[in-house]
Amino acid sequence: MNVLDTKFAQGFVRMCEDGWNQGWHERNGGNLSYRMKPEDVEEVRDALSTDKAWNPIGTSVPELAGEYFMVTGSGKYFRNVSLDPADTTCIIEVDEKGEQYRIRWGLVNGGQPTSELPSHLMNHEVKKNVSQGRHRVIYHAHPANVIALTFVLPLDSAVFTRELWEMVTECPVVFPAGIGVAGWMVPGGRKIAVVTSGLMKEYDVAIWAHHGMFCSGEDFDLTFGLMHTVEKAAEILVKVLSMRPDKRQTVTTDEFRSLAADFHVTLPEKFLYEK
Ligand code: 2HA
Ligand code: ZN
Repeated sequence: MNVLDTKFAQGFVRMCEDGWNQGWHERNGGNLSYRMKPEDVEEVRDALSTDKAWNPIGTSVPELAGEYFMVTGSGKYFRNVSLDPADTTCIIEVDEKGEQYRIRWGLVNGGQPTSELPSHLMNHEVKKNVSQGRHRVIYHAHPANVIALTFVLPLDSAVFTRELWEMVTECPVVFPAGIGVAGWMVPGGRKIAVVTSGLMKEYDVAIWAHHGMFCSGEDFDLTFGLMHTVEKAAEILVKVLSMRPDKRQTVTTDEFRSLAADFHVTLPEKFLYEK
């Protein structure tokens, strides 16, 4: 089957278009990866080529040995993905040691997978483990309000989690485990991938100070929805902080506990600290 006729590829392309429409992907900003199901691979097997060379991933992901991923290309613009997915995205295969990849489809005019491939694959490895294989999507974007907050809030997971939970009542239900925050680091390599995947053991969201956000989820809807929810909460917090430095009233810790009980979610007490 033609890759672009599959449901997974169409979902991937739609998510890139949606992210572009949200304004989260200036120029070549952001990247997306999807860990393909065995049936996805079977569906497109005839369209996969074997003539491309193996390349180092730049880190080691042994738990992803033999897995296939659809990923955006390095330097490619989300704005262009829906116009020409075969030019802007690719399918890669990870070797049996989890140290190399090769392109099996796409990037028809040349290029490589995303510059953040180490972070994507290390996040996938962690999430595959902690979710018993359910998580398949890793998404990196540059949403303006979350980035703005990294200049004014302490770079502390507990503070970001609590402040964003307070902004929209759905937030603790959508990301009950909270949000991990990493200080500024050089993007694109193994070092930032190690830090981010460490946060992903506990959280589905990781913020890179002065840069952007990573989200992990089971499918395109959940992962896009998670990014969207966090950024919406950040937008409200930016508006609140722009009106006055404090809040006149907010959701209390006991109200969060009642919400957790009624919605059957566990909210870690470390985020319900007294201010
Ligand atoms: O340019 O977002 O972090 C792609 C990126 C790098
Ligand atoms: Zn980025």
